[in-house]
Amino acid sequence: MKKFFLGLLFIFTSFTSSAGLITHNGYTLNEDTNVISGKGMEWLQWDVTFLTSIDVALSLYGADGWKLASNQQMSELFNSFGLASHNLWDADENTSQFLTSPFERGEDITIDPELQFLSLFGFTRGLTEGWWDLQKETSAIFGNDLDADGLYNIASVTDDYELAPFMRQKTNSVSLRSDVFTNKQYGGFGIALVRTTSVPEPTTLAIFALGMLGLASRKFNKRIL
Ligand SMILES: [Ca+2]
Ligand SMILES: [Ca+2]
Ligand SMILES: [Ca+2]
Ligand SMILES: [Ca+2]
Repeated sequence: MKKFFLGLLFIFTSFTSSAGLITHNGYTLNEDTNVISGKGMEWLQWDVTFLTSIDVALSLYGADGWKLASNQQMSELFNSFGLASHNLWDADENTSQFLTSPFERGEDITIDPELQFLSLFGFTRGLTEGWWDLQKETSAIFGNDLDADGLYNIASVTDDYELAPFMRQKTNSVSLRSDVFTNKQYGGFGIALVRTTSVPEPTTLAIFALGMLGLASRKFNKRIL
C-alpha cells in the first residue's frame, strides 16, 4: 500500500514539475511543447513555423487541430498585452496599423509589454549576442481573408533597441499590416496558428490525482478499522 501512495505521489510531482512555464498577462508558454495557452485558446510559438507559408504550416500542423489565427483573435491578443502602449488594435483585415512607443533604457520584463510578448512567442528576427540593447522581433502571417482577395496580414512586434555601431535609439514598433502575402508566399515570418484548448491542463490533472489519493486513503483507513 505504501508503494501505491509513493507511486501516486511520484505521478503528482512529475505533473507539477514537468515543464518550464512562462506567464505574462494571463498567457502561459510551455517551453516543452512550444504552446502558449490563455483565454481558452492555444497559440503555437511563431518561431516554430518560421519561413513557412500558410499552406505549408497547415499541412504540417493542421492534423493537430491548428488553424490560422483570425483578425479578431490577433487584435484581442495584441489588446491584452497593450503593445506599443495601445489596447485598441482593430480587427478589420483591411486596416493597416503601425504604432511606436519611445525607447526606454533598460530591459524590465516585469513591465515591458513587448519583451513579455517576445518571451512567449519566440524571436523570428534579431540579435542574440552583444552588450547593448539588442534588436528582437517576432512576426507572423495571419488573417481570415473575408474580402476574398487572396491576401493575408502580418503581425509584428519589435522591442526598442540600440542600433550598432553608433547606438542610435530605436522605438518599440508594433504593427498589423494588411494584404501582404498570399497563402503560398513566405518570408522572414512565422505563421500564427491557434486552436481551442482541449487537453486537460496540469493543474486539472493534479487536482484529479489528489482526489484519487483522498479516495484511496479513505478506503485504506476503513479497512484498518
Ligand atoms: Ca484586402
Ligand atoms: Ca484579404
Ligand atoms: Ca519595450
Ligand atoms: Ca529593448
